[in-house]
Amino acid sequence: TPLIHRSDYQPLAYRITEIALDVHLDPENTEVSARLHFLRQNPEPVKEIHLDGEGLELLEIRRDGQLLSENSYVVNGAGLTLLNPEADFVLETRVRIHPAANSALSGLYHAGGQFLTQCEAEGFRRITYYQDRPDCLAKFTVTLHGPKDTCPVLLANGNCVAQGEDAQGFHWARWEDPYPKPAYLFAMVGGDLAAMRDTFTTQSGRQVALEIYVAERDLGACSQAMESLKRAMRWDEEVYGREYDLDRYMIVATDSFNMGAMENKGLNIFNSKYVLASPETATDTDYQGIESVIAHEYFHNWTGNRVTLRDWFQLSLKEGLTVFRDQEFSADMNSRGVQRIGDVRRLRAAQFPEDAGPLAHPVRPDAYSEINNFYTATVYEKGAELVRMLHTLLGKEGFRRGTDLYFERHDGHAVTIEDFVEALEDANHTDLSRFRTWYAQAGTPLVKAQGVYDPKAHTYTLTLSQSTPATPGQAHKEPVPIPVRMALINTQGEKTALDSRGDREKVLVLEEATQTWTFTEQPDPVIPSLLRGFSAPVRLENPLDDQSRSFLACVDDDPFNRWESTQELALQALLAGTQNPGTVQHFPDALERALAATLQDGAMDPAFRAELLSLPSEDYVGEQMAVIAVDAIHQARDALLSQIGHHFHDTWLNLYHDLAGAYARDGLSIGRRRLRNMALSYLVYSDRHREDDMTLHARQQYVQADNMTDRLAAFQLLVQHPLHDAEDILMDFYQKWQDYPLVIDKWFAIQAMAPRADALRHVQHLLVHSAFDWKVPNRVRAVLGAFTVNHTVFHAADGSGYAFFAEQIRRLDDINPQTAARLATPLSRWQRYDEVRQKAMIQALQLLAAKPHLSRDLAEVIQRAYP
Ligand code: HT7
Ligand code: ZN
Repeated sequence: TPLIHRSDYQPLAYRITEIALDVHLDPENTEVSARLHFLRQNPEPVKEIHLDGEGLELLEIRRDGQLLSENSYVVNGAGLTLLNPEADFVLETRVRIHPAANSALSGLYHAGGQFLTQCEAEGFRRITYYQDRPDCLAKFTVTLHGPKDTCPVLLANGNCVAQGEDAQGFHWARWEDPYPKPAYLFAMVGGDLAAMRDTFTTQSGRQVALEIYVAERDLGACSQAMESLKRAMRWDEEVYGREYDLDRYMIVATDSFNMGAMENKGLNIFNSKYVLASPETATDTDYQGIESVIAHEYFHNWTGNRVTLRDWFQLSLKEGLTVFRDQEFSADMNSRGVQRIGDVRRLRAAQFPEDAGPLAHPVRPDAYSEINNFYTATVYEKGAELVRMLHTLLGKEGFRRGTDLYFERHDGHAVTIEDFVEALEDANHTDLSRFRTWYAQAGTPLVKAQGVYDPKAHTYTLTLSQSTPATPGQAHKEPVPIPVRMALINTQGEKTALDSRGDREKVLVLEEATQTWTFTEQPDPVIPSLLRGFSAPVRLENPLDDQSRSFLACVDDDPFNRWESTQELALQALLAGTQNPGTVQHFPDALERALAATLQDGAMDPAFRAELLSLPSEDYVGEQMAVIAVDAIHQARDALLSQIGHHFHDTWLNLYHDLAGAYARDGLSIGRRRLRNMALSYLVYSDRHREDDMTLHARQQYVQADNMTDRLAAFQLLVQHPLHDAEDILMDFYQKWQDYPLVIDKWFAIQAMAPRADALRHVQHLLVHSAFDWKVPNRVRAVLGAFTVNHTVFHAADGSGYAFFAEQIRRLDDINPQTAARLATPLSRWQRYDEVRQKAMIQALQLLAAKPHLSRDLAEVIQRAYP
């Protein structure tokens, strides 16, 4: 498939200053009339103008009111080319499209009885002919016509300026967006929706109407979304000085959506997973997801919408910055330490593997075939880490000076990552030249630390070195500036003074391949606490003995590093366990001490306590191995869970009983639930050493729970227990929640993740269940996405998991290529497995490559995975 290169960027020859759309909504045949005002940017004439267009049936075309003769334009599968255009002119087109047949969910689609749009990245060209690129900013006016019975609500961006009646049974509404915007931020919605309404008064005293549109029966489940929105609006005023700019902020929820949500100007469209929540149907994690996604989309209003992208290679300019902003918002709303641990867990689970495999790419990619494949953990999560490092290097005030200048300079423009970095530099009179390498270079740097304490000289000398492994297309790597936040901790567990000023924490910037720092006046031996708060997205090798790690796990005042020390001890135990699978595993003293200290510390925040007590995931353990030993990792982890459960059995039981309490939604209650459910999980694992049956506790909790967090925790333990018969529970759960799609997604996913002996057959059955629907991405992800993290089944040595999976992806590719391509990415990791599995994974990729009518999305993933 042809590649598009960043270096080929050309500015627009013509701007489109205004666009007026007239849309007659009909599920089968929607007609879209567009009136575009073109303005040439340079005096010299051009031979032609290309307008993007896909799957459009052209019905009529006029230039300055005159029907266009056939020799003045060309139409093909990629769009419409206008020949010998004037300096400025008005183009009118009328096209026909088919929303009900649009199962790709890009452009205008009809799903669940609603008309919805998704235009990022290149969906607008599936609605009308246009210069569908982010640097084409135009003022939009939209008139929507629809049937009154099925579409009483007609929405688009901006302000509703007029409405009225059409012929019998039809009505219309006209919307104007005063802010010029790229087409990817366009949205329209038609449907039978009810609104939860509220208001927000901005810092300058303007009143903004807030509206969340959902099905009538879901009106009671919008409070978390609404409260989160108001908190996000206030936070952006306080932390970034950014105020909302329209009189109305609308959110529409749908069950049919390819991603989490979309920041269309003034009219966000959301996957209902990130809007709807009630204690009975949503877990605490779901509630937190809503808070962060609502905030993320809101923050895009400034980072993405008011200041937008010049081209799609700059995607991280809006996504990395906005993820950083939503992470910081959540840190301010909840526990900062726990938030950071969660952010790093996600980075390591998704981005580190991506950066180490064939799909690795820089945060600012150099080339793509299908831009939808670049909404990646690298662009989002690593992009956010780069912004976080800039924040660390410039300090809070310096960073704010930089963003103020960025907004002032670039408001209303389509810009680049370079413009952002320059604004930070100029506002701080500093030079970030070397930092730019982070945006250009793929791969996760490895930092090695070496510390020497000199008891005679009372010095501690720290040497740090860095290297970045080669990635596809980038054999040679430059050093990057790595901020390493650090402290030295003495035998009393105190941070020592690092310099004559008495600073007890410092940010060292490792810029060269190797650098050394010497800290004087250290009268006692010290242990280094490095990369505090995970100050850079790197792998750190800090050769501490177990004793020192266990000590840090008990005393380090940096929450992230305290967690990291415990994780490292657990990781070493698990890696040791993989060496002798099946044998009784040694439970190291150092890990035992670290866990015991946490278990005994009743004063600690329970959410943080739960983090400290959880083991690294199978994925994370696998990442540390030369060859991922799928079964051995699973067995070692199960064995360690069961040992920890057994060893601390009475403590877990006490915790389980002591932490019971009435349901509430404050942070403390959420933490207590989390820790209590962790206790239950360890108790159930402890059964393998005991006579008593702890699944009875889980059954009782399942029945008695008054909230989804507790109910689902028990449900998951029972369904995923390799020996427990949970058929009755499965049926009960389905019957109770069959009318709640988001809950039924959980029902599917938990089954698809169950590492049982007959798991593959079970997943095959799920695909033919009456509630399974290939057209609803949430449902497909609940089964096929969850299946890929059921490691022992997906990676079964006989290749059955891969073969089954490839068959399903082939099928999905004809329905929804974006989702198919995204789901297929785990196959790209084939080089990390043993030879037998490698062969089977390659076979699965070949099966996909041979598919007739392979989409560009899936073709690109396969091509990069197995070039
Ligand atoms: N900016 C949004 C991206 C998005 C998207 C991209 C491709 C295809 C479908 C999509 N839906 C949403 C989401 C965000 O980062 O805020
Ligand atoms: Zn985003």
